[in-house]
Amino acid sequence: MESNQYINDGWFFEVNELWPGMKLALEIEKVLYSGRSKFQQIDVYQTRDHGRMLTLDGIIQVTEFDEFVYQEMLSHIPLFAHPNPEQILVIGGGDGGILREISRHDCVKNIDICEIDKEVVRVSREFLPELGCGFDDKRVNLHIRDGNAFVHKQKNKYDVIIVDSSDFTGPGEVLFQKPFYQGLKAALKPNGIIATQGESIFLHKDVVASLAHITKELFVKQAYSSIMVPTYPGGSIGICLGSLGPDLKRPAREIPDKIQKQLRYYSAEIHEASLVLPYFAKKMIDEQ
Ligand code: SPM
Repeated sequence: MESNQYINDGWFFEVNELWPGMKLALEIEKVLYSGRSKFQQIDVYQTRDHGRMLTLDGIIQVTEFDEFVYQEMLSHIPLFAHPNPEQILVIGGGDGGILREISRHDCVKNIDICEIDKEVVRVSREFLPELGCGFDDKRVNLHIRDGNAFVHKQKNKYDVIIVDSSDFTGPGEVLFQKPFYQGLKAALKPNGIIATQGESIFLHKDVVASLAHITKELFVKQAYSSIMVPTYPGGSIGICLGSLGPDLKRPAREIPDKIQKQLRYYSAEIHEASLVLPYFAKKMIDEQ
């Protein structure tokens, strides 16, 4: 087997200063792709037990084993909370998995996606076709640009904005800061909803608290969803939600059978349940 800096004795180790004292390891059969883009190191692996895996700078973005959890929840919570989402923007999300989920909604008329790294799109379409297929929908318009700059040029345009970012250092850092959220708010139509990658209630308390503070200040309604993703550090990740009108707590529309049958994690019940947080996390967010 080919090797790289993240592999030792046939195992990939995810080591990062953002979660000190902890490393997740997956057994690898083969390195399928390894390359450096203008922005980051991109690798795709064939794992032994968890399907293919995409990493950016050595951090797991998706595995075929559990990617559906994050993609479904980050997409369908805001899309079903909105009564009629037609105009959608995705920031990041270059692997295409979020687009795949949005495409299930017939009411959606247009999906703009702004991804900074065209290599992530190319590599995903080639090596992760079950995610990359998201780009095949005719409603999708791909913009290879800096997401922060793109957002600040959009006004009163979108019903739902989804931010599928990497973590809060490197290229993604600015996407966790207040000016970006002010841009998201201005880009929304009056009843719009945002959903952003919200890190982990266990590992990133300061980041979660800060996102809660920002969204409470800027939006009419705010919520935080916590979900289980075994191949993210600590096994969990969150979704930060802000709304200029619609209730976030439950779906505003019935979930069509046609969509529900295609899903594995999202349902009306898990939408509501994921917003009920462990006491320490609820308290931390309530205090903001
Ligand atoms: N479309 C999937 C892209 C994944 N984007 C989020 C990746 C986050 C990776 N780090 C997780 C750390 C959790 N605290």
